[in-house]
Amino acid sequence: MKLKNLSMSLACGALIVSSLQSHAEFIRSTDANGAGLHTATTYGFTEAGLTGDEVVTNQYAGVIFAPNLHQSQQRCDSFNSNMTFPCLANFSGFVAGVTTPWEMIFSEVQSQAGFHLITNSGNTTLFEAYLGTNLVESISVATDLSSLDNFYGFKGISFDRIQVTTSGDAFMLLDDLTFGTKTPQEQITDLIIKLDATVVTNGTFLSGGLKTSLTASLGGALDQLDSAVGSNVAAAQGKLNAFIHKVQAQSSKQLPTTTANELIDSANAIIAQLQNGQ
Ligand SMILES: [Ca+2]
Repeated sequence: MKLKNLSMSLACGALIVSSLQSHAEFIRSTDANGAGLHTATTYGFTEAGLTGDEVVTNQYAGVIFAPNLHQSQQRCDSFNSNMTFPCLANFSGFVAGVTTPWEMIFSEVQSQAGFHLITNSGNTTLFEAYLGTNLVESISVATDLSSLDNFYGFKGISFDRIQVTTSGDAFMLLDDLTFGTKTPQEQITDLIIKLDATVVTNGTFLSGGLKTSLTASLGGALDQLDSAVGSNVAAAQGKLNAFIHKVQAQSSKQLPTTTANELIDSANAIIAQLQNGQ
């Protein structure tokens, strides 16, 4: 079994991941659990009852593949142990040609999504997250057949579309699409946990007065969203804005600029979700 003209010479496999360090919202992991994704919806691509090579657009609820993918007959599991037959492909087993770029368009705004993806070795894949027409985040990654950290995606940002552009011969197989929106409370809790791992400009972990102050703002936002005492969304947004202002004030001072921007992006994503009434 062969993935179109997929080269089975797997000698290479060198990964170009150095640029990932500055893209905290981009996921590269072994699986959804490793990526810390909240698995609201997961498709292993048995769910639609398709038997192979059908054009796939809207058969999987909550997401549209555009212009289309195919329910693949290829044994994707023979190429990479993270893949479980069946998978989706950007090519047909019977018709020549390969589709790139293609998009997954979500019916709701997502705060996290990821999937296993393989390509021929030596190829590059561009992942772009959009909210409406706005490009929120993008990264280009060397992709291949055999790497086991081949679960890619985004989290901690708001988006409703991911565009995938595969280069080289461009053949691609996709599996285990996971997406969902964490509640604002879950995301604020994640942000509090993230503060524990935040490194400040002197190379040590965040501590002391700044950590106490930032944690207090986030804790205050959680308190305001506590439905048991009456949720106050506006007040919660106020606490999150206070958090943002404190981070901005320390950007390039106590906090590295990149770190500060990540914290601000995360807080803004939560505010946007609150404003959308989610
Ligand atoms: Ca599968």
